[in-house]
Amino acid sequence: MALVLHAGKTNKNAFKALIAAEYSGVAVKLVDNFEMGVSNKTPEFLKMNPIGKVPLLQTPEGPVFESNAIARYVSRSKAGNSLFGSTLIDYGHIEQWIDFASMEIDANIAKWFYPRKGFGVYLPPAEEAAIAALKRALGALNTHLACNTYLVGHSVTLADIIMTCNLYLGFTQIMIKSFTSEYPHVERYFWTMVNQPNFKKILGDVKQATSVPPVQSKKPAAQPKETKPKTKDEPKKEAKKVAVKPKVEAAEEEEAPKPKPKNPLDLLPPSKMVLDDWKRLYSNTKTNFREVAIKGFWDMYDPEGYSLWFCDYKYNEENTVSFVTMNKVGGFLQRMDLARKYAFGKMLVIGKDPPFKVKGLWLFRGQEIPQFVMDECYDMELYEWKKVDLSDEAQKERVNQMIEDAEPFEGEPLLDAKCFK
Ligand SMILES: N[C@@H](CCC(=O)N[C@@H](CS)C(=O)NCC(=O)O)C(=O)O
Repeated sequence: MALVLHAGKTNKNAFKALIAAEYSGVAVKLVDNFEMGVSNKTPEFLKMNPIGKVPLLQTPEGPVFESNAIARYVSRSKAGNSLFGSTLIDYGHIEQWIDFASMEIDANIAKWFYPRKGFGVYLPPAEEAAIAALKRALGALNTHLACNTYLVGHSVTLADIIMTCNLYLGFTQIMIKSFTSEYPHVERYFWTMVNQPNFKKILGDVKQATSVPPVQSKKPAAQPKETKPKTKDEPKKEAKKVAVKPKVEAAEEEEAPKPKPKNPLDLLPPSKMVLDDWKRLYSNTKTNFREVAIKGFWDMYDPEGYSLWFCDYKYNEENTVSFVTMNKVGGFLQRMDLARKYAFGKMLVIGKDPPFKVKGLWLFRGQEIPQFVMDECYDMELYEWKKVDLSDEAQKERVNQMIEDAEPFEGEPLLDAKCFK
């Protein structure tokens, strides 16, 4: 019989148990018709969890509350589960990261996000302190992830599930790209995790917030009254509070009203190369690839209007799991969507055994890698970029081999080849 989880359908704390259930093969179902503030305040519910909060798990042996405890319970209900690691030290590290995810990441995201939404008093200095503490935690996490694919060991553990669900709130609600781009390893980790099938099944397609939510003036009804008595000049202070804009919000507001400038690449002198013609030729060539597509490419290529670039992933030693590596490249290509009018790319995942190497070839409009791509797509800085020297026949031949997925490539088989067109 399935364990019953009481929570709403979008509760990220409930996602922890639901994702753990997917990994463990444990049946957990969300209770039907849950209504926040109603279902969790009934006498029956309060008997199971006296604080009246969700999530709450009903088990044959009684209820369990607190989302981390519930996720642990679900994971442990299947013996031999790898979500807790296989050694005592792994277990210690998993618990360490669960606490870190809760106390350093989740708590600070919550202190930043909820007051803006009207849940709690909004005070700019408190917000600044929360953002500073969150940045410190993300910095530490980023350092750890610079040379680790997962938080502990070489596969997903409960620590990754809890960390990702906590980051999920931040990424989807308040941590916009310009904020997270300071932490490229955290970004890579987060997008890799949310694209794992067991995460995706619960989280669906995850989209990053594009703006920091504005401060809502509404005061929470259930907010306990300040103990301090009101003084005469308090209204003035309140007005001042709202007037002092935290840096992040101010930056957002400045950006919003500006008309969208034309992409500088559209202002370049016209090129004889029509990118769509090349993409069509590439897609339609099924046989004699060298003679038709590659020859056609060089016939069309305009070295003044376009440039070619090799890229080489900087952290190949992290590519220890084939599907994670392929997903990582897939995510990169999705994020390059913004450059579809101006780029063509080939990405190869190379090698028979891990660690796999990731290398690619990109064609960009203009003589440099477009600045907006560097700014918007965090994957770019995870690669070394080298402009192709067309006077070097060996480099030109490497371009050909990358376009046609030549195998073996540099002496090794290809695990995967993806095209951006
Ligand atoms: N530490 C708890 C937090 C639970 C919590 O704050 N739940 C919120 C929804 S995410 C709630 O039930 N709020 C209702 C209330 O405060 O009455 C956990 O991780 O389960």
